Amino acid sequence: MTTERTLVLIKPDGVARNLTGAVLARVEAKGYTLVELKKVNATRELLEQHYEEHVGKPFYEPLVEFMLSGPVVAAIFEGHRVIEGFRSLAGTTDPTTAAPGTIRGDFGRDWGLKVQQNLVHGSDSADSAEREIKIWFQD
Ligand code: RTP
Ligand code: MG
Repeated sequence: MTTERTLVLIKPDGVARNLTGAVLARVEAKGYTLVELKKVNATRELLEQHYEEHVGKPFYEPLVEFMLSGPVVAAIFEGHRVIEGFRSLAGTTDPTTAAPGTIRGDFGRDWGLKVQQNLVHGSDSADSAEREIKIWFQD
């Protein structure tokens, strides 16, 4: 069995709406193990590294501003195939159409803002997970 790790972020909308516990409970209930957990106020420098793949896209600046708008909860979860398992739990990017039963589908919707506020982030590959865990858990 290979053990895999992923970076999960509860974005400022999820934290502000007091959904941290509900989100973490779903990931634990699925069977994944919480390895690290912290609440952080992200800096612009950190977010520029985290979202480097999106530099230049129309939603990039609103996305960074959104992620600076309040505290974020950062977690590392571990388990066999946790990267794709968490992405499946989270649901698709647009919370309006994310499937019911997913985190985004059950808790999110379009608020008519400049960027999708969709509650959570999850690494999308093993390389991304390794890179993102280094960014958020440097200590
Ligand atoms: P994430 O990286 O947060 O796990 O989400 P994702 O893979 O599903 O989405 P991605 O394409 O990586 O985009 C990163 C985040 O940018 C915001 N976004 N808004 N057109 C829009 O309004 C738009 N497109 C992207 C979302 O917050 C998305 O999660
Ligand atoms: Mg992504």
